[in-house]
Amino acid sequence: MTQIKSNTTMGAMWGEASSRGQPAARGSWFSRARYAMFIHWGLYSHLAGVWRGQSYFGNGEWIRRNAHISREDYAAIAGEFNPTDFSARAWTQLALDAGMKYIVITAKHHDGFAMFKSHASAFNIVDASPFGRDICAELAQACRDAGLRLGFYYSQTQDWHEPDAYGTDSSKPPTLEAFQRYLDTKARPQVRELLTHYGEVALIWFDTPGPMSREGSQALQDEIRALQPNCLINSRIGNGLGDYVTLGDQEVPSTGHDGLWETVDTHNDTWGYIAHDTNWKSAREIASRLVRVVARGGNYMLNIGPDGLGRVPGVSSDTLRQVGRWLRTHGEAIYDTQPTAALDLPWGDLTRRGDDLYLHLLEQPREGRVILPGRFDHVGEAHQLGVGPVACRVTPQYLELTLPRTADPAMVPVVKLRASMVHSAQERMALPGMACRLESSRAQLVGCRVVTRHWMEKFGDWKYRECIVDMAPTSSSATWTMTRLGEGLCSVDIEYSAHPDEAGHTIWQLDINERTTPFPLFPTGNYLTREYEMGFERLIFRSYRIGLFHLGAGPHQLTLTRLTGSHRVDLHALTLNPVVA
Ligand code: H79
Repeated sequence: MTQIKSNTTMGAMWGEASSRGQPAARGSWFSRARYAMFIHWGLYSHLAGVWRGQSYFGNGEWIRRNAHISREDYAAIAGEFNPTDFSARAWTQLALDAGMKYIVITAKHHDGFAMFKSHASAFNIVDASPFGRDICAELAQACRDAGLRLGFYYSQTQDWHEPDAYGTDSSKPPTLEAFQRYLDTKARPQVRELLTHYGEVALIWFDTPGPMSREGSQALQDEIRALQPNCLINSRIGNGLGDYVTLGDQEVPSTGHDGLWETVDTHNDTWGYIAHDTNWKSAREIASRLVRVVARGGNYMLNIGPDGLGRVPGVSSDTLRQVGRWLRTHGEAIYDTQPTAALDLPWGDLTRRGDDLYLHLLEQPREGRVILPGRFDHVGEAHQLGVGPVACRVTPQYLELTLPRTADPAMVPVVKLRASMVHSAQERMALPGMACRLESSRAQLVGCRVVTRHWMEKFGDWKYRECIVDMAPTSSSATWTMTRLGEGLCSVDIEYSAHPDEAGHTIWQLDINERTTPFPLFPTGNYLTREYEMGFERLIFRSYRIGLFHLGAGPHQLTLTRLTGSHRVDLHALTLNPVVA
């Protein structure tokens, strides 16, 4: 397992994600649970991404900043917030149906509005809205009844309602004294309220720790430990504290990390409800992202954004229930499982519990043939969950499974296999007829490194690509090795992003075994986003076909070098795609 990599901007946004060593006993339920519901709900949900007739895109909970809504105008929305369709029981039932094991709700987001009764600030749902009900209390009761754990999201640095906290204008930070005053009079007292009035709290989920001092983060953590020693804390408390690491928003990593960690994801491109955001992920995409995260040892927390009346969008609840139906027959391959060292298998991902391996088939295997590279002992029964027995052949290099034909294949078919893996093949195995991706994180590098590039297009809709960067002409190289089972013709494609160069393009070279092919890489059209006054670099990746190669059975070595230019080119992956005549 590799350590968390974080570059400077990510550190500033999400906090340094230092490794946390051995997880404490309080975290044992967390690693068993694996799948959770995140809920973003607040005054912004009532606006639904629209202000004075204009539509806003990306993170709906940021509308006060993006639409330049004044403090007074935004506070007045509390007077209209009357979510009469809210039913804590409907939400907990949805979480149960979806197969989710715990819920985290925005007790207070950056807008500063508390969704619970607070004595530290009257800007809360009970005192400031006609609704007047403490939704955190109702949800806590419904969770207890349903056997779900409940955690609270609390924005500890940004509070756009309080002049003493970090506001909507990041160029105007508060003074140290003012920020301390806000921490002492609102943030800490409210966290204390959350840990005193709602029974057992599973976790407190902090966000955007950037300006927190070490002492400030420590004081918050001490407060939580004193009140509820079993309550987990995420890494966004800041300064390397907390019990588990939260990766970047919507970041599904390509490698695993030490200790407890999670991916938090949105169903569309927002967290808080936006009526016109219909960019929903399908049930299959969600199940695939869940599998990818769990197979790398993390938890997956997926967000719903109920509307201003408290209704969960229909597409969202339908999709979650579809994944839940898959989990009813396939949950044993997700909950309480461990990752394995075998990643980037040609057909998908692997999880493990004891001597049982679970093969999650994210790609349709060709002719029902699945190859699991590695050397195995004691290969026992294999069967496809919800289907039946699977034929299994053992060779010194790999296992070959042949799936039964099914009329109605599962969203993500899973094969359960009792086998102890003596040695998992670290090298990439390419199967004839299936694409083979060579990820940047799996290359052997000389004179260059791998970083996670991230960008957004709308606002807060983060995308990530691990890339090989800093390749210098002739002196740096990236090398992959892989073994092909069978010969065949394939194209080698490179996925990359490049800034413009004076010469227009740069020249590179691919060596496959003894054969050398030079090729050009052209600029991809990266630009600075201007949406909502942000100068964020939007990276564009494209795939370029280096050429067609006939590759025989056996081991192969692919080496990339750069021949010209020194400006930025980010290399994400090489893909070998079978060419079918
Ligand atoms: O609650 C969801 C988001 O609202 C929250 N995290 C998830 C779970 C989140 N808050 N902040 N961010 C995510 C990071 C946003 C950073 C930026 Fe900006 C917003 C970078 C550019 C726009 C603020 C304004 C910081 C720089 C300029």
